Amino acid sequence: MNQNSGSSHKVMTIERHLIEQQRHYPEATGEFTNLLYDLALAAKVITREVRRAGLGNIIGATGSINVQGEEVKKLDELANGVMFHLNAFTGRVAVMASEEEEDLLQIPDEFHKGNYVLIFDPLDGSSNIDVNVSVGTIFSIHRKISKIQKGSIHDCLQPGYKQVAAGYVLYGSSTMFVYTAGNGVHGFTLEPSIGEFLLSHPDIKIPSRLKYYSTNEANTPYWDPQLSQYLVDIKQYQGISSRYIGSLVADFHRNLLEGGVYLYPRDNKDPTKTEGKLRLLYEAAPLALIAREAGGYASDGEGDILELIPQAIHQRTPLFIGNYDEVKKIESLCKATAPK
Ligand code: AHM
Ligand code: MG
Repeated sequence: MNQNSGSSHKVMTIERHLIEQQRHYPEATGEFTNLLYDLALAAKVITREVRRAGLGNIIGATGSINVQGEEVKKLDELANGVMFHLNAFTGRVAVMASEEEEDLLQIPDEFHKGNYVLIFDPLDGSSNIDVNVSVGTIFSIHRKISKIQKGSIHDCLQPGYKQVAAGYVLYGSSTMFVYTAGNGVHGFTLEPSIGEFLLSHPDIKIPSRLKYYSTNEANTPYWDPQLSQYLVDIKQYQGISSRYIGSLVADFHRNLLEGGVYLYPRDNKDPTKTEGKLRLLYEAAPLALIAREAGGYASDGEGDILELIPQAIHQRTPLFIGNYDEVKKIESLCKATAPK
């Protein structure tokens, strides 16, 4: 057989990519590689559910009961279940935390406990689900540091710079899986006819040009005045445009590929969210690692998101993320006007 026949020898599936990455670490057991592969599988299962969203109440369903007589679950609950169940039995994870769950997610007694900690937002951008606009899954992986076999809260409250991998899945016009394990940022697009993620965006670097700013402008009256002024000023930048979807994964992804900055500062609109809206562990820290690996930066207005030491699993934070120089500029602005 001509070993170069056809074009399939050039195709980099996510499995092949992960195996090739693992070769750089001769001591690796495959546990970590397989965890990433498990996440790719979860992404495919969630894709299937997302693509069927909105049909649950049409195809033979009455109320919230579907055609199989099962209760129609909300998509974010479904995604949460997929992430948990596909990772609970593998023996690779010691403990999990989800944006959807108040407490830590323990691995059931019957399953082996692994060396990794999995933290995720199963379906981010939930306000967009019912209107058929892009949503995403975000994940963060730490190595377990406690001596406790089943892990503990301390394993989850590690600063972002300690993540061994982070990534997201974007359920857009295609599904994309984007991740970093500290060796660049790599993006894969799901080929639906073969059900495989194929490498489509190797070694992503955020462009230095600032093409977009993304923020919820309706909140600006509730921002600190210097940031509201910044938003007036940014409109004068040459070639700048505004894009805001309201799904962090989608907004971040666009700016990562095209060049831009995303802002979700603290505001005084909602007294329960004076620390910002986004969650440090599930949203800000994983995307901050990707931003850093792609040559960008993420700040809470005072410093690097990756340096923050989490105090609680559902902690919120202001977030400025994207183009390195621009985020640094916003950070300087915040610092210069912060009350002493
Ligand atoms: P969620 O986790 O409840 O979906 O909220 C997070 C989302 C982000 O995806 C998005 O960037 C932000 O909230 C949008 O918030 P807003 O509607 O206030 O602009
Ligand atoms: Mg979220």
